[in-house]
Amino acid sequence: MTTSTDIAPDTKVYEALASAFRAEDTDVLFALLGDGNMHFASSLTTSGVRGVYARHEHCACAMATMYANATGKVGVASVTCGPGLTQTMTALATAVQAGIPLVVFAGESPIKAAFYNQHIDQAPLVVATGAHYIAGRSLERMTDYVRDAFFIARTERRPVVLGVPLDVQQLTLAAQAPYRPSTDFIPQFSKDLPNPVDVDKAIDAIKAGGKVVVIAGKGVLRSGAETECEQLADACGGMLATTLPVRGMFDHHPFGLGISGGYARAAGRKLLLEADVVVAVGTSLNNFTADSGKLFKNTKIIQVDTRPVGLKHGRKAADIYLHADAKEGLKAILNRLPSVLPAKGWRSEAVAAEIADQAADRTEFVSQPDVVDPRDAVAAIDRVIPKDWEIVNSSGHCAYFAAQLRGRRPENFNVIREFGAIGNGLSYAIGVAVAKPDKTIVLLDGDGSLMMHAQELETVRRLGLRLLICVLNDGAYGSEIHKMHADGISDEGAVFGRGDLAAMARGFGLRGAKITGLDQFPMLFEAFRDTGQAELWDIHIADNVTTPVMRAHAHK
Ligand SMILES: Cc1ncc(C[n+]2csc(CCOP(=O)(O)OP(=O)(O)O)c2C)c(N)n1
Ligand SMILES: [Mg+2]
Repeated sequence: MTTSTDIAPDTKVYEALASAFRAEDTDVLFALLGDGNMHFASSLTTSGVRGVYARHEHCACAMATMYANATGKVGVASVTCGPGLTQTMTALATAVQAGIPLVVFAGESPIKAAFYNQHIDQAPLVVATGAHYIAGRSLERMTDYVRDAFFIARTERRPVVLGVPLDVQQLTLAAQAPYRPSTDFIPQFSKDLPNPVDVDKAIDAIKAGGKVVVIAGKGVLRSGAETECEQLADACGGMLATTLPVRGMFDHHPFGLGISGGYARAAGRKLLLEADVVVAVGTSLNNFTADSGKLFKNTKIIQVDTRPVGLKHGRKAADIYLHADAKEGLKAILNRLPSVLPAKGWRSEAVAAEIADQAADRTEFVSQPDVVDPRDAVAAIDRVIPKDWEIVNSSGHCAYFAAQLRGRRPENFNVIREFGAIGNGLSYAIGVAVAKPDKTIVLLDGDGSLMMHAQELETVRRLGLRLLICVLNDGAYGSEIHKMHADGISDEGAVFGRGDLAAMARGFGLRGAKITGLDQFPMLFEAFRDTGQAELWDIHIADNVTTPVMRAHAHK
């Protein structure tokens, strides 16, 4: 369907730009204002787009990033030129690594000024992050720049920054052709069907191998192929696993192993290491899922994906490629899979019992006073928080513990951690809350990560969000101290003490509680549910409980 929007003659450039953004289906603008973007932002929000104002430009972009991830739309943010833009570098690189479509309107210093204190050459900075930069200088092409920005964001799934000099924004446009949004130009394809020759190769490999694991990624969710994944695993007597972003997809299945990769549960990891054949569906099978090559060393890998790339993160992704939509690829395999396979797989009651063990890692550590084991803290959170609430997971050492929540659908688990930056938890939680206004959000974050952008607690209060912030507080940069200890160097610079984060939250107008024992969770949960106001739980966790990923580092 072709849609077009009229832009009246004698419109100011900033108004025409805002009008084009609206025509691109922008419904929320995440912004921090300055000379370079205030007219644009004001024009956009007075015409009905919701403005969400952050306290740091990085956070505005990070909110838009998670908003895009949670809605499937293009995230839209705006920052001023110069210092506004330089603040966004980490957010842009993060969105690039995670393949998130984002359009950032940045403004640029005035083109006619002989001197402007905030001038900086913006394009090289943006391009260095892997994002695309559009310098909007021609009046004739002004709204085309918006279309191009959204087109690139949508088709290449990456951030695009549009910079328009602030004096140019004040010029008046002559009559314009009606605006046609980027979606009018994006070709619509039918689903990719697999080539039968490749299907035969996949079937031969499945027939020859004994122990099969079907690993599902985001493509399975997009194409609705969960049932087919289970059917294939059932037919082979095999196991099911997922990538981190769709964790929880097979938690109901007796042979669902959980996450494949560094975040695997102990029982899952043991079985993943035994696999003869992996059918990786709707996933690029990247470095995280293969645990940096520690998994699947001698495993035959069949990849079913719409964009198989072959070499992923420096490693051969698979041996056999089915270039296909996840559901179509699996249906083709299932249709031609012999009903009786020569090998029966490796399902048994004993294996099912091992998988059902609720503990991801049973390693013992010396107990410490007045703190809780982070594994027990996450289990306690899992018991009290309803399964359909939105979970937001952050980065840092504690992210492993938070990923071990069970029985929660991947649609309710919000995680972006490809770039590994800390400091995004609050912004991501706000992005989800804006995307899903009827839901209650639970953020699990580290103390170091929270402190990096604690100013956004003010945004949480101002927006009146239903947000529970669970801080796994070890009083340190846990990721760093454990590695520093393992490497035999001083941990100076990575230990801060636990502080009083509950009081800090109260200072921002939120509710706050300190947790030092597991018995506190049920009562605190009831109070949170009943008040519905944003609250921070400062959970004092033991600082000596390490994750399997961290212990693997120690053995390097
Ligand atoms: C922006 C950024 N700066 C520094 C780092 C290095 N780093 C990785 S994890 C981490 C510590 C995070 O501390 P916290 O949020 O308390 O989580 P913990 O590791 O203690 O569980 C740091 C500093 C990073 N990943 N990203
Ligand atoms: Mg910490």
